[in-house]
Amino acid sequence: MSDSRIQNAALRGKIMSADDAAAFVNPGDNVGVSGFTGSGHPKEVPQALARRIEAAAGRGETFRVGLLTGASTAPECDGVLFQVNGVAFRTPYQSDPDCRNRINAGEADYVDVHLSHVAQNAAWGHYGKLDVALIEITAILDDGRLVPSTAIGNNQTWLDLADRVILEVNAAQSARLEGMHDIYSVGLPPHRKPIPVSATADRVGEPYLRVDPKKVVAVVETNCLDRDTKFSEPDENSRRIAGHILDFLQHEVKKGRIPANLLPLQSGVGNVANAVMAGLNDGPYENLTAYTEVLQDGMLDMIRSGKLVCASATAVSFSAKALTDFNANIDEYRKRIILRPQEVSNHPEVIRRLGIISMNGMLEADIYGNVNSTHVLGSRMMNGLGGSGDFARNAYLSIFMTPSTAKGGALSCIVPMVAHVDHTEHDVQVLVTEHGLADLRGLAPRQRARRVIDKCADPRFRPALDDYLARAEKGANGKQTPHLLGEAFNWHLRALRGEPM
Ligand code: 0RQ
Repeated sequence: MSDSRIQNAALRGKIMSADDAAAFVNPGDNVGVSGFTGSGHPKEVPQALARRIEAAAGRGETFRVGLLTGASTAPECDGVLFQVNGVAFRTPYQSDPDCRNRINAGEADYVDVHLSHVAQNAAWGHYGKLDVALIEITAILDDGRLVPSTAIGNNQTWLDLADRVILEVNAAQSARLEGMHDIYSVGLPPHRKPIPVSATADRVGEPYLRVDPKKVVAVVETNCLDRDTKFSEPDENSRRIAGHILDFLQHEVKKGRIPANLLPLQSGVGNVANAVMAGLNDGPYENLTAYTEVLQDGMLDMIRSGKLVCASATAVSFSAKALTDFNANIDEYRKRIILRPQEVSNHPEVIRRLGIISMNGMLEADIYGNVNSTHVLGSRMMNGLGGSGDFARNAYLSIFMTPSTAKGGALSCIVPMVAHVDHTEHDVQVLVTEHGLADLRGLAPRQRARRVIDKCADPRFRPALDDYLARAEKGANGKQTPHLLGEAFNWHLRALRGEPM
């Protein structure tokens, strides 16, 4: 592999083992890694670093790092480092169970931030100095340019900011990814210019990452596939949620508010999102496009069927079956897929310009339309808000979806007041559960509450929500957004005590 994948002679001279490369990371360092929703993350050096951290702990020494990513990574990156309690600081979106447990135990500081803000925050120094960039790529060209892997995320920013760079060249990633990427620098104020993306298919940068070769301290050869992202067959609730969204989009087309091929789609992660994509794939639409952050199995199916003509994202995250198909037909997919830095895939300017249909999951919504995507019962972090806020505020249509209940029906996902707000009522236009879809556009708060309860709440919880609203309308200190502040969180308090909500 060394000759074909690492063509630059100087960087070939830096090839070493993962253990030797991990020795370039010091206690207290901030490490910016590649990786976005289980793809394109470094596979070997984090494991070697975890071994160093464990050995240090065995000697009674403290060895912890700051970990900055694109989004969630995988067990061999976030997982191993959090298992040895080696991460003191983490940003942004994560979904690893060990990482989540450390965060919720107060053992790691976690900064949850809009994905489009991470690169500029890092450049402005809000996370301290970036010591090391640890980036997975697929090849190094003769002139030192880097061929990116299955996720772009914040890679160019980490390469620019870090003092030391470690490259993992992964032979398991297709060499034919070359040309799929579009690296464009947004820059920093006051030097920013309009981003020249006016259609999802527009390429505005170059297909390679760049690094100052003097900063590269190690090149590690790896051979490991991305995480196999598991998707189950959509359950009944997911199919119903998807059905409501598809009916609504059809209605919007009939009204002439969106074109027959819809507007560019953004779809969150998970099974509901995939069910919506499956529904669109079976539906009457042609020439669909996507301007999203992560491309999963559902969208790949739509590209294969010809329904989706172009998809722009920052990462691909597939099941094993979809990855096999992606790699086997990559020359065709390269004509349809563009991978960009997350600062561009999630940029408010482009999202507003294109007019996106944004669809994301949530934990709970309140009767007025505020959405909690992140905190279980107010205090426990689930994953993070990821890019949902980048899209929700700036999309043409911002849709949030969830089953109406959680934990086997014990918890209502429609509550009087959310216990944490990620998306305010001003950024939420449509709420959907398996029971129905509440189109909240143009409605005043009390009208919104009526519609959310009638359309989205589980029938078992409707009487209690009706009762709350009626008493709030009488007893609150104003009629604009009536709340009974003394009892707005009673539902969560009962759930915390293990009582029925
Ligand atoms: O927990 O597995 O322990 O039972 O939350 O719930 O129904 O499986 O939903 O997988 O679609 O995830 C919001 C987390 C939904 C996701 C969230 C419990 C429930 C279960 C998961 P268990 P489901 P999903 C693109 C955009 C934020 C980021 C985002 C998310 C677990 O969509 O992380 O949108 N979104 N990014 O039991 C207590 C409630 C609950 C609840 C569900 N009301 N109270 N627990 N659960 N509702 C991607 C990126 O940005 C990278």
